[in-house]
Amino acid sequence: MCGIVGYIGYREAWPIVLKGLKRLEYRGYDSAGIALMNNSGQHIYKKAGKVAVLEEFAETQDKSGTIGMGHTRWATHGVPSDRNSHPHTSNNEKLSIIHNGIIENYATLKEELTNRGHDFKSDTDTEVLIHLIEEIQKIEQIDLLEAVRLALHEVNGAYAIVIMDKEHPDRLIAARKGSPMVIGVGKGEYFIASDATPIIEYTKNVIYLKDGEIALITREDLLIKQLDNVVQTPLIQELELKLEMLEKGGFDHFMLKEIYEQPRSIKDCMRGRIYPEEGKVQLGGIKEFAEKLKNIDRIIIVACGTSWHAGLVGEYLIEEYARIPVEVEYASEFRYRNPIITEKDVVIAISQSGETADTMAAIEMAKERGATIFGICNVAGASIPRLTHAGVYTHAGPEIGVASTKAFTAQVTVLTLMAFYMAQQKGTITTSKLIELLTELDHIPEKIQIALESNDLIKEVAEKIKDSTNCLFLGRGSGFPVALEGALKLKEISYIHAEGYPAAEMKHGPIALIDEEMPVVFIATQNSSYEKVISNIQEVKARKGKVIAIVTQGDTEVKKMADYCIEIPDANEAFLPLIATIPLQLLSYHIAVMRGCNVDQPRNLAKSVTVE
Ligand code: HGA
Repeated sequence: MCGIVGYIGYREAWPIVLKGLKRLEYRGYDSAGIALMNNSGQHIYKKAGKVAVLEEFAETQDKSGTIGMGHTRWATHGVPSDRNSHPHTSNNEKLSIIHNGIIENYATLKEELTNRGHDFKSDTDTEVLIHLIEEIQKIEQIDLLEAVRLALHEVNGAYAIVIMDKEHPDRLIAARKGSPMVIGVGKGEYFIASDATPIIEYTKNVIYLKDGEIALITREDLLIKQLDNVVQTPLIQELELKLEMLEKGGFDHFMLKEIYEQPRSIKDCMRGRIYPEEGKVQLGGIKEFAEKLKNIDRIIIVACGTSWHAGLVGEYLIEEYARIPVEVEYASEFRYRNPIITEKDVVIAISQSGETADTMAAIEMAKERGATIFGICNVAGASIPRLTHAGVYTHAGPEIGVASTKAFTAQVTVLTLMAFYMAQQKGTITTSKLIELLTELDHIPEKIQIALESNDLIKEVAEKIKDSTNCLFLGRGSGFPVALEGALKLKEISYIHAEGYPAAEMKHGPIALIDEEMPVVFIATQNSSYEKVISNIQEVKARKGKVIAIVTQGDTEVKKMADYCIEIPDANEAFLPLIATIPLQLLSYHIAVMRGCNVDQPRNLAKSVTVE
């Protein structure tokens, strides 16, 4: 959450920073601001609203300068407003800061600084940090880098910060702890950003700043130190990201593009990992732990939001095939409990961004208690892949729509591969069964392609239910996490209240809500719980609910009862979530578009949840 961009070099900073902020808007979009330095001094422009509002506001202003920094905000402290937007300045207005994260002890620090005569112009925690830096520099009579270093020892919480100094208009200072930061290395120029997307068109060479590192950046040079003052040798890595991955490619929205990318993203996720003819799965990322997997007692999956739903699919698959007990935990709850974790546990942390604050904290706790930690992430080089012992990337490509689509199915694909891999190591599956399953899995992208062809029909269904105020999603077995994910998608982008439930649980509460106004979406494909789901559909129809059913191609039974049926190709129950999710993503998408909602940037949400 919150996107930050910085530039120092020989080009005009404004267009680079502005474009970078647009790329990072998925991280937060309630306000935006840019600071620039030129011959006439420092200029700060900031506005509540999206980056486009800032762009319009600054149209006639002086935007020259080859050093600058910008911020797109997702407020944690202080309402979204012009004055709470970043950059914030120090008391003497010589220093300015942009910040992603939370300074947890800001209230105490603010009180102390107020007693020392500081005046605050915003309600943010961020402003307190820049005042603290100024105060330390004044008292200790030290240079800015040292003052930043000392100040960061006094704050609790998370940060990725960039600081500009009016008195030294030839340098930027950056630091991070808990929030991501990438530095792009050019010739006579450096770029700073929350992720690589603002950097990619200028350079492929990047340095991922590590937790607890601070950088002094000039046009010609870069010095990186740890907060304990030890100088570091930076590791320059080459980006694999391509520019076209960040464009809409002819689609109206990133979300729609990403839904349609799924046959490709799932193929990419499986590439080089499955060998159907041999009945073999290879996961290079966790290979080192192959032996250990034979003797583990338990798997704990920790995740948040959509990734947690993927985790529930993982539970079903790992227990079914590898016969290892699995618990799926919300990272935010797990980290604050006192869970029992032993050295024989494997914790699988799932996060699209690889930066989810609660998931990171859960990993740290489980690691301290001796568990082996695997990560499932989409963004290469993010914090979680660096915190874990081993892991498997989802290779879905950048996901820009805030509501997750292709990242979810890629996570489910990785969990499917992990389940088969563990089963293979433990000997709980025969080679012939694996040959059968992997052969089918290999063709799942084609089945997803077929599921996408129902788009027009789904649009018609969306038209019929778009004005509902509530919606229920019901499924059994692996159809249950699909129902949860369907409900989450609908509520996050269309603002219709939606709930996902195990179909049988309906009678323990939600059934009371059902009347002729209530659409109920069933995952009613022909698998082991088909008959039971049919009974649940009858129960809804008996109460005049409107039934939308996701059914297997050629189904005749459900068609007799449901108001609308959307067909998907037949598949082994293990692969149902990968296919049944597709029509639900499209349904939410069309409903949201019809309701005039901002599909790619739903209100109050941000993609990468870097605050707890
Ligand atoms: N705490 C700061 C920054 C917010 C942030 O990083 N959100 O993800 C603020 O509220 O402005």
